[in-house]
Amino acid sequence: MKTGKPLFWAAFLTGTAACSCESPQKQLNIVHIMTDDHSFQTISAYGHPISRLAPTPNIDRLAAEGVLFRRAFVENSLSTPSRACLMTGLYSHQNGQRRLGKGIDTTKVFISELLRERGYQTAVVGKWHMQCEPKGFDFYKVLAGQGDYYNPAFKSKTSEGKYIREEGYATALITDHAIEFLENRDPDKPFSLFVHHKAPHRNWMPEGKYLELYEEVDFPLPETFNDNYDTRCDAARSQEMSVARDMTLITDLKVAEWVSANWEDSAALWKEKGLKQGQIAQRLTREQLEAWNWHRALSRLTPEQYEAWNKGYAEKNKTFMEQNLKGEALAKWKYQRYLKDYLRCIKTIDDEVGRLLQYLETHGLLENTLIVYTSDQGFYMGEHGWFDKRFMYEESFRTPLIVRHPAKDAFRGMESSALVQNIDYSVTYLDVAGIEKPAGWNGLSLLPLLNGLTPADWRKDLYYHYYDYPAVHQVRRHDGVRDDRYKLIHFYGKGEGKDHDINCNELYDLQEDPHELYNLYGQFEYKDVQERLQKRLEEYRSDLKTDEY
Ligand code: SGN
Ligand code: CA
Repeated sequence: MKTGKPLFWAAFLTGTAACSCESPQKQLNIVHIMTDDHSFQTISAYGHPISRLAPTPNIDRLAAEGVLFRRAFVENSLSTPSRACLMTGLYSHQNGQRRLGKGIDTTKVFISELLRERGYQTAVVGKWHMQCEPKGFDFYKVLAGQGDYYNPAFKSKTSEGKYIREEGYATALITDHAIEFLENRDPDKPFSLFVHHKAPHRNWMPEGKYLELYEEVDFPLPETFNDNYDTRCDAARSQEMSVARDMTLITDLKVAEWVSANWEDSAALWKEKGLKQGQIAQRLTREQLEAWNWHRALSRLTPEQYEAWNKGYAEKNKTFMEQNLKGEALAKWKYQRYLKDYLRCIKTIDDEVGRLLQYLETHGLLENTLIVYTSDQGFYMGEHGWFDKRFMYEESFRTPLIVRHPAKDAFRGMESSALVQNIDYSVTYLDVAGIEKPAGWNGLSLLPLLNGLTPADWRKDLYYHYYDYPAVHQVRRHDGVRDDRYKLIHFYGKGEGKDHDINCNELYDLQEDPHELYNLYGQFEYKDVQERLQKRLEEYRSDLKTDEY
């Protein structure tokens, strides 16, 4: 890790300095690239063993020319809340978006509105995923809900509320739309561009040209793949996000020998399985429902795409079926297929990040644009036996964050271990634009950190709160606090179905136990740490006026 540079450079790098210029066109542009469910474990700049086998050279270039944050976190590890936090600078309970679905309080001011008022041209392309119109944007091309990997439909300012299907692969189309905005902008005004990819969200459908990539690679199983959750609260046991148990063979892992892209063929195949076209979802068995969903995904493909798809999977699936794997062997096979498909999606992301960077470079924009690469949250790559996110354990609480500031060469390739959170993004962008932080925003500007130095009064801990229960994956509600070494989590709330009511705490020493396997809550030696974190948690709840925990 390179060391930080003298303090006076901090002033050079702050937004105030960047905006002290008279004419607004000298203000830095902002490009916020945000993928969906991209784990830090799968970006080679972070150095994780998985990523070494599947490198991401273009994202790494950003790290080599910018600052890589090792302790970047979200305040609620879920898409819609994370996006609402980005737009409003507020925690979930303050902006109303606690869970997936409805929630966002549209009376709150959005960062896009503030930037536009300041003279920025504003755009968002890709996944929006909030139940409101994109607010404060001059240009948008957004997907419906989660969007589709193949031939997705986009809504724009001029499409009169309609989603219009486009042919191609989502990651490339989203980049095309980002470039379309850049091409048509007024070059005399600064811009802020939010590029929100759908990939690598479940069900991890790679682009046709990468269906063979990594086929021969054997990805290492995480140490905690067979975690038995001893010492933990029931939440770790009752989740439904296990690779072995909950990852489905058909939609997740693309073994669907009796699903076809063609209606007639599918109908004939389903007849054998007792599935009628048009049956309502609730009346289908889980397998039938999956087949139905998978058919819908495949039926979006053009004949050429479908041919490439079958070429990619048919033989491999045949071999898999013949093996008739069970138990541990099946779990390991699932893990390998999951990792391969996920990393193939990342490969296209990395290519498309490269294409966007190339565009910025060719058009002389690299040196007056702040570029941020992040994800809406982290993701489990088999750690604790899981996929998905939601928990306050590190892999999903953390998110990748790389920031390229167009500074001098001396500031490049550095790392920061300051505690940063997604409430900080909008504050940073305001700082870049020279706009004062609105009252009630708790985030901090990241600009001072971009010279590798952490201000003495930087935050010492972070607050987290997850609410989406009951819901898919059945992760129990919890809140908690993390400092640079310890983490306290409180699971709470009424249980539904098989789940009991829960009111349970966990305490981890991340230095001694980075995989969070040993819950220390209640242990005498940790009494002081526990009391200190409990006090901080209560202060957060009271200062932030959280209404449930
Ligand atoms: C879908 C996924 C879930 C995922 C949520 C939220 N199921 O429901 O696995 O947790 O989205 O993801 S799927 O079968 O439809 O893919 S988020 O990124 O939008 O928060
Ligand atoms: Ca997500």
